Amino acid sequence: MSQLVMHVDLDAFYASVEQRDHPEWHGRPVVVGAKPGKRGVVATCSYEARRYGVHSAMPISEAARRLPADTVYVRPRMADYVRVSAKIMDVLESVVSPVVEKVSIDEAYLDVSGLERLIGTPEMVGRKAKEAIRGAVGLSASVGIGRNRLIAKLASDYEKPDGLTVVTPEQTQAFLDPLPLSVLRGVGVKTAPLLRQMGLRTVADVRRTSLEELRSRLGAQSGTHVYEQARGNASSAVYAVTERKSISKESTYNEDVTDPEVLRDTLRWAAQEVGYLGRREGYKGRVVTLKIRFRGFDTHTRSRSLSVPTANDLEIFRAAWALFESEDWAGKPVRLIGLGISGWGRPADLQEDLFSAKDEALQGEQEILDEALDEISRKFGRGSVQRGLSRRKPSP
Ligand code: TTP
Repeated sequence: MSQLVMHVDLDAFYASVEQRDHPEWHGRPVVVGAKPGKRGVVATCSYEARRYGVHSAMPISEAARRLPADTVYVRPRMADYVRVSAKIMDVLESVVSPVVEKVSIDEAYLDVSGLERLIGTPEMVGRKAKEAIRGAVGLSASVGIGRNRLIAKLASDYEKPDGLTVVTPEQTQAFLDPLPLSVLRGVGVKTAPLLRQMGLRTVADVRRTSLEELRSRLGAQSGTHVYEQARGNASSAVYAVTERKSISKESTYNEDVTDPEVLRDTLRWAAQEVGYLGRREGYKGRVVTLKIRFRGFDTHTRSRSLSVPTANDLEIFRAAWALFESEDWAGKPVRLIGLGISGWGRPADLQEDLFSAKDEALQGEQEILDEALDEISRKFGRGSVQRGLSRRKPSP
């Protein structure tokens, strides 16, 4: 039986929830994120707004310059998005396949191997997933199916929004060949220019390059990885719940960012995503890691250890922000920022416990608060609760 992986990705997730809940906003540009006139970023925007070149992580000031007067700007309602996400994941698990790996609030991989007798062809499996999501929460998702994670993810991107793309093993090479080489995993800011210098543009170009040459130009590990992917070879393992080593989220800016408020906004969002996944899958991390890349791929990670493992949004955000503030980075142009948790239940003495002064009772409270928030969101949904973050509401 051949392996089959499905990737599900909701379309313009936060913005679609907003349009669903405000039918009068259908067909209009909707921006979820900071309010114009304030500092901060676009968390996401509806496809109507994307026509103006607006996208996630763009400073709101720039988005407002580009968008027409009838644009709707809303602050994120995280509690609602979390509730909707939980419903989506539950319905995928019960209706499509029990092996669901949630990779973010609106994205999951499913192992859909061997579902022919239960559901039918891969197209029927994909359609079933889309219909189940629409039936449960009234939203559209893009679905891709392929022989591994790489192909499934590229397939879900292929016809976004509301797409369904199945790439059979026989079609894999023809599907990959014309795509730009940047679609390959690990081909980022460092490797892509190297490959372009070699005159390569597409996956087909990479495929026609020998393993020896790729290894000598990119390094043995990276060269082999790229070589294999250009032939459609990648991991097809889908981890339902366990076996994560870390949970992380990062965002790359189209243009470098120096405004600390924008960086804070992105880290708040990343902490909400990581906290959400951690709580949902029963992980608490003792180590919080901040990742930052400056202009010119100068990448740094900084970690700190907490006295008690956590999956609390606020704790994660605060630890990461404290890491940022403890460095002399103010004013440096940032290309990418993100954070993660790891070290499940690892003893604190492995690393210096910088947070030992933190009151454990307070941590307990935070946890209860998080659980209550998740529970309330599940039960009551819209208009329920949002956690306040110091001076202002949290925003992704
Ligand atoms: P994505 O899946 O990256 O994007 P999307 O669902 O909005 O749109 P697409 O149709 O292109 O998949 O992100 C999921 C949600 O995460 C998104 O709705 C808002 C949030 N988000 C942020 O808050 N900040 C960010 O920088 C990014 C990338 C996403």
